[in-house]
Amino acid sequence: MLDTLGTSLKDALRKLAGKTVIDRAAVDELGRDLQRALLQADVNVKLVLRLSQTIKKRALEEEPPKGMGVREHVLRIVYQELVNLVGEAAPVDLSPQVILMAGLQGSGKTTTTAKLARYFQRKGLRVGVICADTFRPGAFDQLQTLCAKINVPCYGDRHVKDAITLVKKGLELFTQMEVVLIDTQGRHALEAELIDEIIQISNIAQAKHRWLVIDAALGQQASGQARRFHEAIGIDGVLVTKMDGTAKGGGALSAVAETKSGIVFIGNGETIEDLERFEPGSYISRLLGMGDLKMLAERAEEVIKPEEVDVNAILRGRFTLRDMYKQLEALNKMGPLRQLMSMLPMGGMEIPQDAFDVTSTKMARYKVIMDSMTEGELDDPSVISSSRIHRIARGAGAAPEEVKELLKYHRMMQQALKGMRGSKFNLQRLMKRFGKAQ
Ligand SMILES: Nc1nc2c(ncn2[C@@H]2O[C@H](COP(=O)(O)OP(=O)(O)O)[C@@H](O)[C@H]2O)c(=O)[nH]1
Ligand SMILES: [Mg+2]
Repeated sequence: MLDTLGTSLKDALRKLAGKTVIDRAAVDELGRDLQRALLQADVNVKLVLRLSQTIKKRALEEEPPKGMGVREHVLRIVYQELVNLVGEAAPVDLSPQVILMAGLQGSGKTTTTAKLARYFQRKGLRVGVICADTFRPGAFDQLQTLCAKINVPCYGDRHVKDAITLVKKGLELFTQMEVVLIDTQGRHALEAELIDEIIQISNIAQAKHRWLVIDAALGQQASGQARRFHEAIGIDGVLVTKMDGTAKGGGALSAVAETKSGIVFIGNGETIEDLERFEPGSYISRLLGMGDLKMLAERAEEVIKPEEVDVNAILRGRFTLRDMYKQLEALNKMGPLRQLMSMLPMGGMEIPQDAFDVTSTKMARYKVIMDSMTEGELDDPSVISSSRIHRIARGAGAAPEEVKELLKYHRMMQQALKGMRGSKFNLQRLMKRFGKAQ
């Protein structure tokens, strides 16, 4: 569905492949491609401009993390900013609640109401549905038919023309229900009357959530619609329907921005089961195409794999030079994490600032130096006397100062790790925290 956007973005990023230095021209071009892609996908012009400016600024100002190519660096920025734009998923909880559905006619409110009934039913909750659409002929029948399929009670009355009365009665009827969903009428345009009605329903129902249903095919109008509904009842979640269609989906982002609320669910088909919880990562994956993200993920894997140090073993006196080397290597590879790590309170451990300055060239030197040490020295560097330092230096074709520096790092790390009694310096966990912090 979002192929158009994905493909254009990929084209834009492809142009950066193979570049070693970010230059203004390349970033400008990316900015233009990005704008075009997002506009094609019906994303609001203002949002597009803001996004592309931020991306351009960051791409030019931020240093690519060590070992990361220009294209990856920019991809990462684009990804982060798109995540920012799309936002976190709006929360859904399973406590007793009334949910009011808003949106224009044809957006998919009734279908989505039934899908939600199914969702909460699956979670083991008692669900009741109220049809407050007194405008569209057959609205009650449609909802009732859908609800009957899943054995969810549906309240409505073809003969009552006042939606407010229906809601009042429905709520009385469903006091024993844990989740009550109210499907409202939409009509074809935003009329004052419709807005008045939904405000009244919202007041009576004291709904915990007021969710806006938006058709993925909606373009620029999404923003205006979202604003009107938001002003009226305070929208706190957006549901994007028909994501299985050919729609570009950018309009939903406008609604998200307008209401400052996240997307809750995605509707991706006509059956009652075609509802998925919104997940920013996978939404953006679809936006960018999976390949690139997979690459980033693999890269992260590579960084986080083997470097776990058993702190208890260290406290028993085993923090070998090999362990230290692994740690330096990990810090070195981490690039983007470095600054963040220096800010995180890691169970009292402070990573020596110097350790961040160990370049890969230096790492290679250390490797050579370590190669001319004995097994015993690698296991327990405290046995390394000054005569041994000279022997090792000669063997490695290095200056004795370099060997001393290596030993200094070892001591610093050992000290730092001692502050973490009983815990594990686990890079994987750290990466997860980094993921959250992003
Ligand atoms: N393909 C597809 N069709 C949908 C989806 N959600 C709703 N529809 C269809 O959109 C049309 C309008 O839906 P409806 O629930 O009646 O919209 P309402 O007027 O807002 O209540 C119906 O034909 C639905 O089957 C979806 O996620 N995917
Ligand atoms: Mg309807």
